[in-house]
Amino acid sequence: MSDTGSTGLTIGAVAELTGVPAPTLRAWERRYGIPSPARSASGHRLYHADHVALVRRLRRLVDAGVAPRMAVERLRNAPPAPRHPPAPPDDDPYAVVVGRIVDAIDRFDPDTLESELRRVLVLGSTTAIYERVMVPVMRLLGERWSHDDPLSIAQEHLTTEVMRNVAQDLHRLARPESPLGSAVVACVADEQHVLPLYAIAFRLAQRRIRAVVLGARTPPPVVAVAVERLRPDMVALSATVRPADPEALLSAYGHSCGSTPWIIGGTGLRGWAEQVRAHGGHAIGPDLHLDAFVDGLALTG
Ligand code: B12
Repeated sequence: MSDTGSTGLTIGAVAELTGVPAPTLRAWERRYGIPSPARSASGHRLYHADHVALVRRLRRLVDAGVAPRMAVERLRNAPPAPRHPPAPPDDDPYAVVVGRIVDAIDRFDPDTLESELRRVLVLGSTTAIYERVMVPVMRLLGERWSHDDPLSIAQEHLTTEVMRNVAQDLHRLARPESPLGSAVVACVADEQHVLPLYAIAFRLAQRRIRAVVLGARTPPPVVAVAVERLRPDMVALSATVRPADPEALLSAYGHSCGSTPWIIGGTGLRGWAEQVRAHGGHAIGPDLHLDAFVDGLALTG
């Protein structure tokens, strides 16, 4: 619960998670001083998991007929609510959740898998959840996966599906309220590994860039249409597996993006940075360091 990153949740996300409308959240803050989120450099409210828990408790009291001022008083005098799942103070909450998720995968228990992943939503920032829960789970899954073991294939399919749903929800919640720019994010043709797309979208959201995620297998003509219709400030492409003909693919994406800056990353194009640049793109390898690229964009707002 400690790491909420530099972004936190927006007021819209907290409204969605708690059912308390944004104007009410602002009014409670103005009148009673709670919750009192930090502000981003641009003045937007940034809420943590603790704020969400507080708002939920406040709402329960108000729904039960307690006047907001009295409810606030009660919460100020009450001991903090126990967190669920309860974690000893020294434990890493992310590791605890990873353990529970892996357990649910082992038992092939879709309901627990789903509920454990949903619980993660209030643990911290989107990037922290992604990097400290989703990626470790997927990597563990990769280590255990075997093409001649139907159970491991079923576990992988189930987990990927639930992960993608949760990633989509996180993406929706993290969407910047007043974006500085926009991006089209897609897998290259024939590429099916979609989770990196959300990792990119979360990073871009931190920079207040709104990402349109086009998903798996997005061939160059499809990217060209998206660029023409959406006029994004950038395009980000992901290749986890080495494409059959990288040179031809890079050339085609170079044409599809035209003058729109594009970046391509993932393990599939390791060692191809020079060719990416030759076709007008920016190569990034398997890491997520998008800042230098974003710094170079002329954002349109
Ligand atoms: C789930 C999974 C699948 C699912 C994908 C479902 C889905 N909808 O996503 C399915 C079953 C479809 C699948 C299929 C295959 N898979 Co698979 N799969 C996995 C698994 C278990 C998890 C993938 C995942 O989500 N990882 C988590 C992601 C987020 O981590 P990441 O890949 O490291 O991505 C990071 C960076 O690369 C970066 N990044 C990526 N792109 C970009 C782009 C930009 C611009 C930026 C800035 C950053 C960036 O972002 C991420 C940051 O966290 C991995 C195991 C693993 N270790 O990852 C294997 C794995 C990726 N698969 C692998 C393979 C070989 C395959 C198949 C070829 C298997 C087969 N013989 O059929 C097919 C290929 C399908 C295709 N053409 O795409 C290999 C890839 C090895 C390689 N690089 O060549 C892996 C590593 C397993 C292994 N150890 O062999 N797979």
